[in-house]
Amino acid sequence: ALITAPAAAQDMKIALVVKSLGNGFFDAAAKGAQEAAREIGGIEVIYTGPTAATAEGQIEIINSLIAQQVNAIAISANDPDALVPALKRAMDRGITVISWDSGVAQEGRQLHLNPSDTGLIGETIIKLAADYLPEGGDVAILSASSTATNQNAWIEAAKKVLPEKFPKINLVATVYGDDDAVKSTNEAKGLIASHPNLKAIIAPTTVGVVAAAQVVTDENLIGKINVTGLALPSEFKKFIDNGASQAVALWNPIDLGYSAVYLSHQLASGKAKAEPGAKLSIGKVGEITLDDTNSAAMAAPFQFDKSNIEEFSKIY
Ligand code: RAM
Repeated sequence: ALITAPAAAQDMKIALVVKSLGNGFFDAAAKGAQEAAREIGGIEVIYTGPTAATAEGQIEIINSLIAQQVNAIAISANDPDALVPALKRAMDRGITVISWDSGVAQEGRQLHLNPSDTGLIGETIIKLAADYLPEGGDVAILSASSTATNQNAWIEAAKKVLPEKFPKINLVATVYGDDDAVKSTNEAKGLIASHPNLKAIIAPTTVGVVAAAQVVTDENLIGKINVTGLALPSEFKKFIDNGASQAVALWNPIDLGYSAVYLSHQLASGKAKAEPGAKLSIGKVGEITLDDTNSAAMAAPFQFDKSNIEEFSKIY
């Protein structure tokens, strides 16, 4: 008969550091992180982040993780540069450092894992608005924090494709809700007040997109302003249902968290090395290939609308 081995000592501590706590997207990623830890065994996941999405808050956390002598830090960064000195200190002490979701400058991490190709996400967020604006019109972006690496890269990519691919779409403003519900709500109200011809709000943040859709609902603007962007189906289904939004997109945040822990473990255990061209396993999710900046991207985003949001809302 098989004898179940006693629970192994947790011999590796991997910290999953997020932009801020209380964000459903990161809670879903933490679920995936736990899945990877269970599958690999012998891993303790420390899920942590500041209460507000700031670099200062993350630096404090990094310093405390160094003091706790964790084996790896996998971070979604609130700023590409501000965290570099603290993360360099961590690496000097032998701690594996990767960024995922929102990146850190190359000298501050061993690799960066993008959820999807940056150019593709940039184009997707504009297309989501353009698809429902055949005549074109004014749109505005409600982002996360002004220093968020990921949103800034997506917005830059979006602006690049605008003039050629979407000539009738007129981007009138970009504002920042800091992934804070109250600030995002106020910024959405401000956009609507100052741009009377606004036809769409594009929020490439799961926090901002909910706030904007709630404002459009509360101000009786359903059918006049379409809210779109990147949304977690479980949080956003009601706004597809009520018509505040026609469609949104996202990738699987559970797989993203799983992959961040899987890669951290591979590097921290010496099973893999981060170098340009390296093919690294991400377990059941597949494989990534690092480019010359030691970055890699996962799959294309999925689109959610009336036809499929119900199904996905049960998963994440
Ligand atoms: C928010 C965060 C996160 C981003 C998603 C789409 O939850 O800003 O970094 O990837 O939105």
